[in-house]
Amino acid sequence: MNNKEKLVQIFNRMADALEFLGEIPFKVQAYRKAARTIENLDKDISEIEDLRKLPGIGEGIAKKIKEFLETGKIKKAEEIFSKVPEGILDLMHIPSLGPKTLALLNKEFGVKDIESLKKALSNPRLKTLSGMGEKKVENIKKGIELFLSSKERYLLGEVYPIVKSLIEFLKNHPDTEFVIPAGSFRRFKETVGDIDILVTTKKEGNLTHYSTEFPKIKRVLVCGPTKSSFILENGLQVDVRVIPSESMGAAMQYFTGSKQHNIHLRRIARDMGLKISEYGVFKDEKMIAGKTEEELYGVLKMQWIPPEIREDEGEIELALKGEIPLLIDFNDIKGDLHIHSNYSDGQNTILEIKEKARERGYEYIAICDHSQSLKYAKGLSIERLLKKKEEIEKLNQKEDLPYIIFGAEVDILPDGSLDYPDEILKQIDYVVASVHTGFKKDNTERILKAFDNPYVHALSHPTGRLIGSRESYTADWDKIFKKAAEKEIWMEINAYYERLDLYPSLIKKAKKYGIKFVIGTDAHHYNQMWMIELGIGTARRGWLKKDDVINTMGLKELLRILKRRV
Ligand code: DGT
Ligand code: CA
Ligand code: CA
Ligand code: ZN
Repeated sequence: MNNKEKLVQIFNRMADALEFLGEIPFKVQAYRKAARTIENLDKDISEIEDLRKLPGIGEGIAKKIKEFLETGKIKKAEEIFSKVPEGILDLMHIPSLGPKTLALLNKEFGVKDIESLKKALSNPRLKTLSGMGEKKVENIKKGIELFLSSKERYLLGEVYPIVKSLIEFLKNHPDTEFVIPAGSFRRFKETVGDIDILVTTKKEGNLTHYSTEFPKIKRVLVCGPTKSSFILENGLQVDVRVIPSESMGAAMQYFTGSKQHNIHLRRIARDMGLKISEYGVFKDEKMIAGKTEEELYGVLKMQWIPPEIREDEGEIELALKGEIPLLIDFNDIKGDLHIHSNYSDGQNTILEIKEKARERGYEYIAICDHSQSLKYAKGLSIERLLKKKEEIEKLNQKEDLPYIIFGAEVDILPDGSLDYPDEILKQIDYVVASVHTGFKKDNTERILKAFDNPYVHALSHPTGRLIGSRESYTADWDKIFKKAAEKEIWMEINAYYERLDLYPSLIKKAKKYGIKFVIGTDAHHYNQMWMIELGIGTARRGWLKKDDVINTMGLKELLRILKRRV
């Protein structure tokens, strides 16, 4: 971890600990705010001359940052941590279990780790405590399950930048010929258990050793001539394997999986009298393929299959018939259709976002801020919304790219109505509607009702799930997709790393109804715009083609279709 990441962690932990200790909310919030500010800095913290100029950083916190940069620790933090039982800080990551509840459980039952927490939850005296109703306890139990299961896996978006930088690191060695990640990472699964990296080299010897010099390693497990294994600072395990060139295709195929896909492939090979291993395809003892994946699939009389759809869900049957769809590609996207600016809870000005979007080569971006009732996310009053409209119009007068689409992420209120009146919605170029409350209810009727509004273009993060911390809400997706298709409402594939929503199985279902999709990052900072790749990977997992996705269109066509809807 670098200084910035360490500081973010320390301040967040200080806030948790203070809340646990019963400190006044104002002090708790101060540390959380500081953590958020630091997290979003795009330069090194030590390069900043006057820390106090940053939002949420006052005299006291600036001093602590300096202390940390000079000594590597913060005295005050250690003092606070020493007052909290060990293990409690870890329990604070459990969804539905905040520091206050933990303080109560600690006081009443001596809760200090998972074991004592589980015991306390089945104590009959629990019900007599204020705020510990049946629902709450049920939620904490679910939270524990999610916490335990997500501990073993990592969010794809959380490890994506680290793995990319590891790959760059490996490419920098003069002996490296070719590097590729395999496993669930290459398949763009929303969570990954470990990372499998394959390498071919120009000459034998040094690469595995070099791989263990990657700066973000906590512990090296194995370092042999053809394989290294290590644990990164965040706990993620990485295996690097050096593969002989003539076997690289077979190794890529084997280590990419999925396991189910591989098993099916082997069965087909066996029926043809062939044997596949991670080294190649063999007829009797003779190797007949293995240098490339195309060659391997070829001798099995099928098309090459994109990694994202190797799940044994019908792709092998299609490949045998030569009917694998041409999936949407990573450079097909012409713009990001869901970005928050600092009008609501984003961190950047529209102009800053525009400049970053230009660097990405986008033709357009849609700035979609929250609507008025979403107070905690600084939802825009009508007045602010119209001011934003004016600013965007001014920016667009320059007639350079990217064009800025005046968008809004408008809440679907509990009764299914929208959070701005129609005469306002009418003026917004792109309206993406979303549910931000009532996750425990069945949301079918509410969403169907929202689809009756003629100004809605798309449904954002349709299921509301947060990977590893919040389940999708209940809804009848057949009913929703049927009506969305009728009303020509698009489904968003929200590329924000915790969402990736719609997810592949529902993408496939929606597509059967003839629905179109949009991909948006829901970025709240311009350094999150790379997540569009996660969205495209997810779309590929859902078997989508370029034509299925609205924001593969050029600007003119997009503007025409946005207008046509009203
Ligand atoms: P993960 O790491 O849990 O997110 O998922 P994967 O898919 O990366 O699985 P991993 O790392 O255990 O193994 C990498 C690949 O190796 C896997 O996708 C397919 C292949 N593989 C692993 N075990 C088996 C097996 O028992 N049979 C076959 N045919 N292939 C396997
Ligand atoms: Ca893996
Ligand atoms: Ca593995
Ligand atoms: Zn949202």
